[in-house]
Amino acid sequence: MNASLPAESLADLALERNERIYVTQPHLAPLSEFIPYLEEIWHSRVLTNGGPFHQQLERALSEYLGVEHLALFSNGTLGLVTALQALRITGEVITTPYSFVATAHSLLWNGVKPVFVDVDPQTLNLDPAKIEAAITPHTTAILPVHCYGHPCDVDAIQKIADNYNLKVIYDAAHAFGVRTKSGSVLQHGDLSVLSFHATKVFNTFEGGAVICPDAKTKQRIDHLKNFGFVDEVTVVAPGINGKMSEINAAFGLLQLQHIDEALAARKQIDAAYREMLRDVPGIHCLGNAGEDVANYAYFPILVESDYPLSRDALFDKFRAQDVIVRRYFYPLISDFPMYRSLPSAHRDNLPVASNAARKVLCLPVYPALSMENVERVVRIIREA
Ligand code: T4K
Repeated sequence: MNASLPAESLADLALERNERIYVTQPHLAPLSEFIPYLEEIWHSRVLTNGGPFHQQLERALSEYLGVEHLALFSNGTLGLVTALQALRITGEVITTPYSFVATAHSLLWNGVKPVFVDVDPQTLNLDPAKIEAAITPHTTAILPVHCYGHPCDVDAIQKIADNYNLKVIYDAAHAFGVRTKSGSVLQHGDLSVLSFHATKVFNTFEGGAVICPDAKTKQRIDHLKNFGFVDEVTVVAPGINGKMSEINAAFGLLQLQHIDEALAARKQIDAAYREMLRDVPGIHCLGNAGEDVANYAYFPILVESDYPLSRDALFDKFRAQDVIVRRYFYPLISDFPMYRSLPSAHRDNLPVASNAARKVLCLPVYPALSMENVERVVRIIREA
């Protein structure tokens, strides 16, 4: 096509064509680098069931993330479902309504009742100050989400969990590589669950992982994700099939070699948005929540009442100009039909989350997003 044109001209051309941009686009290692992995799989014919690439990726990710015990999964949702099984969670679990629906669905799949608690207005993560009032004799655990990769108040949550003898399972689907001053954010709670979906900072097409505190817990999770098999003739639990295939694991190993450049590109885009949107009245960029190392997974803005357009009018304006922004997380999970009759799902119980769901827009952020397109996004916001 235009392979002989310099990069700037290509960017101009793309702008003239007003190419469609999405909220995210998967970062992919060069295809040529993946071929040798495929050849190895074709040669060995080991396609799944904990093969060599699966084992290598578990070790490589543990090292990269700074955790000791990590069990790979075919996706984050099955990781969540299995984590709750592994800890034998029953009764009621306190969770956030401000997340992707898989968070609460993992509870329903375990026959557990979600109890929604409101979020903190600064971080939009579960508000620890509101957890205690929701605890009943049936509460067995807390399921918070490090929303947008911003860490929850892990110390306050752990204190409550210790006082009431509750388990904590973190939905860390957005929190790949996030660190606080005490190290990886994934070390907190009893278990943490990552997603490696195509739309995530680190992707294996589909995939996920459960971070475990010790080898014994990882072993239980490994049994559960493989139907409960311990050996050829022994099944110790009604497990599920949550295994990651060799193709996904091999791809993950390759992706990991490129993750630092992907994170650096995201960081630049995040900084550019913050700088360009700093003085736009009515546009609030969600800030850092105490992370030492961030992953810039999302770029959420809140469209406040002093902005000339409503959030939905701005959303429509973006779409009209082929910029496909998303309203993560609207509607709230608690507004979906299978949850809305729960007493804790009532809007009056969730004023902060309801307000955020009405105002939020996630702007495009992904490593290949050009600065020209970042400017195009900002221009649409400023034009109003
Ligand atoms: N917990 C939390 C807090 C989560 O956010 C998620 C997943 C989970 C648990 C569950 O983890 P997994 O079981 O998924 O591993 C997307 C993702 O499907 C979902 O994984 C993610 N959260 C959620 C926040 O976002 P949609 O419905 O927005 O996806 P979709 O298909 O509209 O994709 C968004 C944009 O990304 C598209 O407009 C274009 C781009 N895209 C997407 C895909 C799938 C691509 O360029 N290529 C692709 O292959 O849910």
